[in-house]
Amino acid sequence: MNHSHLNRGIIHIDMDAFFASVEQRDHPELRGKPVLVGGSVASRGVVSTCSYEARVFGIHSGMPMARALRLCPSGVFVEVNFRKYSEASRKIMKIFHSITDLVEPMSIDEAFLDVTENHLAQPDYAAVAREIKERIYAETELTASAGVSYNKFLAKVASGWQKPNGLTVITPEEAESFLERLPIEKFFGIGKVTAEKLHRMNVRTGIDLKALSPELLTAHFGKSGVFYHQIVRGIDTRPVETVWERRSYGRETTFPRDTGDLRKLRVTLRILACNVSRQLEHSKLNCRTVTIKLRYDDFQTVTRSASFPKPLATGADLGAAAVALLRKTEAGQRKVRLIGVSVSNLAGADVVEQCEAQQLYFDFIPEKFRK
Ligand code: TTP
Ligand code: MG
Repeated sequence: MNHSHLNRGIIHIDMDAFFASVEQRDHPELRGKPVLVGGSVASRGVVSTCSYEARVFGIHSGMPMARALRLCPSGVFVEVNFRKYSEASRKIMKIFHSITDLVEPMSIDEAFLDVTENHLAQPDYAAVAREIKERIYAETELTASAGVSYNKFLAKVASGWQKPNGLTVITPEEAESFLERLPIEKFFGIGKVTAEKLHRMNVRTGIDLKALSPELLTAHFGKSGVFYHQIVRGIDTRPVETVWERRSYGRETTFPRDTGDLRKLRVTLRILACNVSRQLEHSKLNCRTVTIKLRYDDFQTVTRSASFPKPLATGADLGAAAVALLRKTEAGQRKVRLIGVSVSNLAGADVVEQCEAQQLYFDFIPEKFRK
């Protein structure tokens, strides 16, 4: 068996009761109290999050505020203040980037880090996680929970294991028995509906899930069945992907009529390239790789790309590079239905701009509050 999937150091960090903790930090009189952050009862708002003191009342994110206050009459309602949360978020994202370049933000208060190689040159991944927690506290006076393991799935489960202010390490040796005892609903990636379906199949913990064949799992859950079969064995080879690996900047267009006219293809590519270039400029980015995509009239789709040692500076450069790639296709001989340009190998933005472009960072933040 190939054990190379056991060699990575993956950390998942998730801030504790994030919005509520920021409020408790800034209003000391709220510390130790059940705090409900969200929209007001008058505006029929819901709970964004609540402090751990409020969770014992059964309150959770998404619950109508009116209901939450009925469940917990001593709860203190605080209206959301996104500016403060995004400021704290920027700080933690910067800290992650001070540790490793491989950071995958998952939401405003959460990220995966691949620390196999890290800027601390620290081979003890638990020590790296401790250092991150300390830096977060020093910088923001907030606590985070960390999960440390050799893949994303286990790191994510681990970070939620001892919240708040937790640090949980799952080593390759521990993973098997940990997973066997893990309740199905705690498997990250197994949603509520699937968990209920598995319960009906008498699957309660990892050990029950492990007994099911990949064929049976596929029959019931399609492609996800294969994933379940793997994760219950501690196998998850998904890489930690930076924002740019996940986000593609591109433009494409479908012609009203399929075309074999090379001049028209070139002009179209140049226009698309200018659009992409403007998009990059707007985000203060540059790229080193350009890719073109062609769909022929029979729907066969091909891509061709080229990378350059220096960033492509202007829309014209990008257009020229794209047009040059046309020679590597059958444009001119075959009719083309769709053409597109995209760029990758992006650089230049700071982490916050990257996250903003990804739109992920501000999942919960209305437009008017951003920046
Ligand atoms: P979470 O990390 O899911 O929750 P949390 O940080 O408040 O608590 P935990 O200790 O369990 O991690 O979400 C981060 C923030 O995102 C949260 O503080 C508020 C916001 N949020 C919403 O606004 N609505 C939602 O439905 C959820 C889940 C989160
Ligand atoms: Mg959190």
